[in-house]
Amino acid sequence: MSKPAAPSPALPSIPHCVSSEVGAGGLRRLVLNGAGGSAQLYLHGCHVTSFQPTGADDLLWTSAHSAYAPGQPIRGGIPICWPWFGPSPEPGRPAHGIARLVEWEVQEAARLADGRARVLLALPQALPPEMAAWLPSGVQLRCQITVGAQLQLCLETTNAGSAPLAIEDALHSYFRVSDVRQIQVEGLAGMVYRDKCAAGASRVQEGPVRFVGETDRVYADRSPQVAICDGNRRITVAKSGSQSTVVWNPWVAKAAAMPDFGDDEWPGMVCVETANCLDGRVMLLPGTSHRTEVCIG
Ligand code: TA6
Repeated sequence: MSKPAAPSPALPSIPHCVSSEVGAGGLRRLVLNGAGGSAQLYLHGCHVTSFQPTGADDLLWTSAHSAYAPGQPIRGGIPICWPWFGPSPEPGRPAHGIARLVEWEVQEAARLADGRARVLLALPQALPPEMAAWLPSGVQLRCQITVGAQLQLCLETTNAGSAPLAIEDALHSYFRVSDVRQIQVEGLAGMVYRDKCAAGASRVQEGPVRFVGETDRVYADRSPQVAICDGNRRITVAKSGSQSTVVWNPWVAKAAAMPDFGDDEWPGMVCVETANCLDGRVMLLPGTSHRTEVCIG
């Protein structure tokens, strides 16, 4: 007789603060209720899909056509891209790495003294063999999510191995907007960026970022904060430990080419991503860690 399946680890439940439920696609989801805001977080990919300040609309966007299935990324929310960004240099590997494709483990859950809700998740050490083979030995990844009037994510990579590591990461945040053609992103003026819609040409941002077509730019940006200005709404994206800010909207053709992105959904979203990628990748010496942090609100 085969051994009984190991019981799934008990998921945390802190009354009125952290609870778990079955979400889309039967995937397990945590609901975080902090003082000033609430969020939803799938264990799959450690993927935040919703953040709603009390009395306000959800700040994050998710596609109505998203997959919710093991091995597939959720479209929208805040995908975690790691340990590479974009297409892999190695053939046959998934874009944006493996972190968003596997179920993470909950390590801690707490209600803070100020009423915010906090959870800590870790990428499991036991990965599917083909994915484990893609990771440098001794690398560890954790993510701390804190929910109150603002949403904070802290992504920590640790090099517990014996060789230096080059890592790319991104908190690939999708924001809900009224109409991307009417918004602007402030705080990047004067920054150099790689224009992925122009074969990676290097350009300098003049004034706020406005959207008149497909936009896919990696800014060399260490500034502490940018803002999405949408009518009378202003969403601030503050960061630390990040040398790159990525701004993306697929526009008509790219949206139509993605099966998990509705053809008519592109005006309602913009990505402003907190990253370390391309020329901004992180070198981690043995025994050191790097934290990429974003605070949204
Ligand atoms: O961050 C922008 C980007 O790199 C775009 O080039 C586009 O590929 C987007 O990410 C979405 O990537 P995904 O693999 O989630 O479809």
